[in-house]
Amino acid sequence: MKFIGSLINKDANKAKYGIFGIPFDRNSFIRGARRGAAAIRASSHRLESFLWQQKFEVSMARFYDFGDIRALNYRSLYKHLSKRTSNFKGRSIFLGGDHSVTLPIVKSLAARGGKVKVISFDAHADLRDSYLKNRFSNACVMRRVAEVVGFENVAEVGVRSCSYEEFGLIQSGSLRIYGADVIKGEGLSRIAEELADFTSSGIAHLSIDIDVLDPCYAPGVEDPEPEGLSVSELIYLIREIIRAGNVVSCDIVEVNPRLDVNGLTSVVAAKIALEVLASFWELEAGGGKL
Ligand SMILES: [Mn+2]
Repeated sequence: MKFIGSLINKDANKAKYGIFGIPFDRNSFIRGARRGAAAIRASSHRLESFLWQQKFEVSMARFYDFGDIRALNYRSLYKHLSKRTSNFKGRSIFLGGDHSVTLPIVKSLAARGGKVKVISFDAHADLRDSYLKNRFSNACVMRRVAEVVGFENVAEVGVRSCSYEEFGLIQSGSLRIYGADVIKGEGLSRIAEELADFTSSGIAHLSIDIDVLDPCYAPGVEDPEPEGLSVSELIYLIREIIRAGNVVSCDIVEVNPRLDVNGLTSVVAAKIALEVLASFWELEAGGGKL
């Protein structure tokens, strides 16, 4: 099943934007996120392709759901991903999968040359050097990403959980961090502006771990963490950052249908993907607001 509003197969070559599933969860603690992409696609059909707030029919954005990128192991995921995405030059959305899929996505962007900025929306810092003897665990992904693009080119948003060791790295490092408490305390618009500015040089990737949301919106996750962002707060930030112009790709990860309640987490993830598509379209349709 394709994501709602996708171009049909024979029109794939007309696509300006792409959706790719990555059904991979071998670097997670509780398996199940490999079914996330399929659940998000199915859940997208529980929503309308017409977006009320923007008064926009999302199929007008001309995007194509390219299906899944499959790999038997993590080592070969980068190879498969690079191969599948190399012929498509448009802005893309990747549906995970556990959070470790972000590393091969960022590596493939870095392989283009030039500076890559990464903004991670996540309840967790994901900065451990190793977790359960796995350096590629979903709990280590932003550390690995920062090693590729540089710590100064990473921003973490909505964080409200990390270990003592990770906090030491945050305090001594050059990575930017906006805790969920700060977002709620200081107002969204200033932080949105700072993040948009952060992406102003190079190309940018947004990594959206769905657990950045409060568990009341996204219960179907491995590690629910109270006091998270609302759906509206997250969508506002994403929209403002994309509007700045340099976001070329986005991933939505850690949706675990096995742990979900009435498919709510998948529906919310589908909604976010629709919002990202609308923001991409708005950006390229002459800068006019929808
Ligand atoms: Mn997380």
